[in-house]
Amino acid sequence: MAQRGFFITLEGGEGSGKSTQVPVIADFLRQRGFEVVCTREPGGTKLAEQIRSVLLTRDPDEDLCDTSELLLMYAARAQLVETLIKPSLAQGKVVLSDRFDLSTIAYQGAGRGIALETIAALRQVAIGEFAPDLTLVFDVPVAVGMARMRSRGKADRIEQAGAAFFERIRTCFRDYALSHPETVALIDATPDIATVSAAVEQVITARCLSKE
Ligand code: T5A
Repeated sequence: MAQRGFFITLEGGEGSGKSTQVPVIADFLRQRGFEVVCTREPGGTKLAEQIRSVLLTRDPDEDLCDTSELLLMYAARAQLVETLIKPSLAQGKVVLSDRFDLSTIAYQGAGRGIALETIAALRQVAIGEFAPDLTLVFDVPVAVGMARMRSRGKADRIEQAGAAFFERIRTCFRDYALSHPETVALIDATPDIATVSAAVEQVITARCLSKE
């Protein structure tokens, strides 16, 4: 991995604590000499952030239908990959993304019920075979994640879905992690922030840094 940088994604349900870990991981890698770019999905570029606002803001006059939601996720992703992620990797940087394609499989696939074949076809159009080097799936019981989100305030459009939706998403993330052990690590995100950080740093050291 020395020439090209590497791409790490953080995934998980609502309140799983991924966003909290992004700056911690970035510091950990910078202290080891890496240039790090942090981004998020949906969003991460000026145009992709505009798409994010359409996706996450509830319009009382018009519901965003599931197909539009899916297409907008991939529009934002194509923009992010082409204009930020690939150029950064080509410059030897590490890219950390708060969510990426696995969120679409979990939320639009398991959550909304869109067929995985449909998602795969759109992925091919949007980003081809491009994929993370390592995905960290932060796993917490839905009730724990929801309690953390509640303590943070108002829910966005997607966060307003019911508990059954989030249970399907959690199961999807866990199953995916367990069936892709080479590229995906399942992190128990229930303990305190420092304990979760230590677990993450251990995984990154073993999977990315030992190959340097
Ligand atoms: N989406 C996204 C799709 O439907 N399809 C897709 O393809 C993509 C890419 C994005 C939404 O879009 C959906 C998923 C989402 O619903 P968002 O606002 O970016 O929306 O929301 P999230 O990605 O869910 O991120 P959040 O920042 O809102 O939540 P996190 O990252 O899960 O949690 P975090 O770190 O912000 O922590 C939440 C609270 O818990 C505390 C924090 O301090 C914070 O208050 N906390 C902990 N407390 C105790 N112990 C710990 N270990 C803790 N870690 C954090």
